[in-house]
Amino acid sequence: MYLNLNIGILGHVDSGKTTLARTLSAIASTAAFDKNPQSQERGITLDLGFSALQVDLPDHLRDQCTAQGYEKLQYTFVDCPGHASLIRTIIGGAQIIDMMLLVIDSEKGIQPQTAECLIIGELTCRKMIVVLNKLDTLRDPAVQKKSLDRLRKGIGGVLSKMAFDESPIVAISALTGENISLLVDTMNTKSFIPERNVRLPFMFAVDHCFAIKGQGTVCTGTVLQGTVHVGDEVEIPKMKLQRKVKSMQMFRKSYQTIRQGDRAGICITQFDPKLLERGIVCAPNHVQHVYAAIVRLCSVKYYKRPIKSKAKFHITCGYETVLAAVLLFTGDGDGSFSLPQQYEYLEELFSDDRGQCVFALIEFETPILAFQDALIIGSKLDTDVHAADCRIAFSGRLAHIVRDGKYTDTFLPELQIYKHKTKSGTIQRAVNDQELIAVGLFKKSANNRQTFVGLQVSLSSGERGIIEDTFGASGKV
Ligand SMILES: Nc1nc2c(ncn2[C@@H]2O[C@H](COP(=O)(O)OP(=O)(O)OP(=O)(O)O)[C@@H](O)[C@H]2O)c(=O)[nH]1
Ligand SMILES: [Mg+2]
Repeated sequence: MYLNLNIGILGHVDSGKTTLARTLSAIASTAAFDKNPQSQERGITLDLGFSALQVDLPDHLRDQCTAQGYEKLQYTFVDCPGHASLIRTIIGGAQIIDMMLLVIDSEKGIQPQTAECLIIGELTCRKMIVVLNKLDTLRDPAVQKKSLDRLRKGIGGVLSKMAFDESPIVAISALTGENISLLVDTMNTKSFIPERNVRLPFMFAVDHCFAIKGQGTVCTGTVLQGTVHVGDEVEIPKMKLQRKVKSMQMFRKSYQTIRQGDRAGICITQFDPKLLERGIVCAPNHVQHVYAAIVRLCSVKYYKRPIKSKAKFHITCGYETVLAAVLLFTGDGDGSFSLPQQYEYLEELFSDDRGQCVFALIEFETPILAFQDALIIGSKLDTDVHAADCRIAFSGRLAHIVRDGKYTDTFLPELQIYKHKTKSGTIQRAVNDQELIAVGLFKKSANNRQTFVGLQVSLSSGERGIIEDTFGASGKV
């Protein structure tokens, strides 16, 4: 058995990610290395590519791995596209990884998508190795040293403000293979036994689907949680289909069981593979359509535009991205959401609010397939892809999910979000030292005036008082 670690390869377009994946991998899956004809035509990666490298167990993991039945360590590389327009695919890919290789072109340094990849990495996995690629292009040793020193310093500065663990920086050439073994050594040193929760219901992120005549439909993907065995019943929630697992393979070897973190192909009884290019296969009834959700927001500090109530954002959950309206509110307490509690409406999330506990009601334009606690990432993708600013606005986990399509009638009335309102009027006359009569606080038609009796008012002169009574047709106070 292999201990499988999923290694995302992320970075700006053309930094050399696919070249690196190819150099690192001994075994490639069918969908690796830009084999797709459209990809070859455009010269860029359009979709996630998967390939693998198997190594001996590193010393620091050997005893623990052997005790758990692992004989070798397998790295499954998830080669992500770099082009700005493909950020949905990049975010989707990043959600299945345990560790990230951030590829930077040594000549060009940190570029706009380098920064976005760092943010995506910070939200999805905190373990990273920075790879300074194309070392061969810096031929003059003096220039090379100067460039690398400058880059290391710049990256160190950026990382010191982020939540990554200690991230080694390795300079390589993916093209010539220079320092590749140093990079593999670094990966080995940094490798770890990820926390795998095999007791949770089975969930599998499918990235590719095809039919094999006479056998069934094969879905390739990564196990997000739980385990599955040959013979188990699984569900494709998108079509509400239940099917049986007929056989499973990992990089061309057959297995009876796969578990969280494994990259595998599962052959299930026939269905039209065109109906599920990408999506989820899971334990029956585990994943359902979600129409709205409450999320505790974590804003991205590099996002420079406003995050406002009623604005629309792109919300990515797994491999799905949909538009959704966001409504912000804040609450006290321990930061967990509870329906009976009252919350205060927030018009806009300002950077100095960003320390407090802010929730968002997210209403999806089309329902998404999701589950409790799923990670979502909010972004503004409709902006110019050539603009250099960060498009990723916030992240969060689904703290409360709404599966009822009629939720505007059933759920929203239960959600208690209040707004602070003020009313003002003018003093008409002073009755004595203690009593004033004011007008203009209420409209003539207001029939709820009595509810204001007993509330405090403050005067522009700084004094305070209490509304004792309201009277008269014009609503005097
Ligand atoms: N000189 C040199 N060229 C490299 C190196 N690595 C990659 N390249 C070249 O850079 C170009 C882009 O390489 P890719 O591996 O396709 O880059 P990528 O990051 O996968 O690109 P996208 O997936 O489209 O973002 C190709 O022409 C590669 O041959 C390197 O180490 N040295
Ligand atoms: Mg590529």
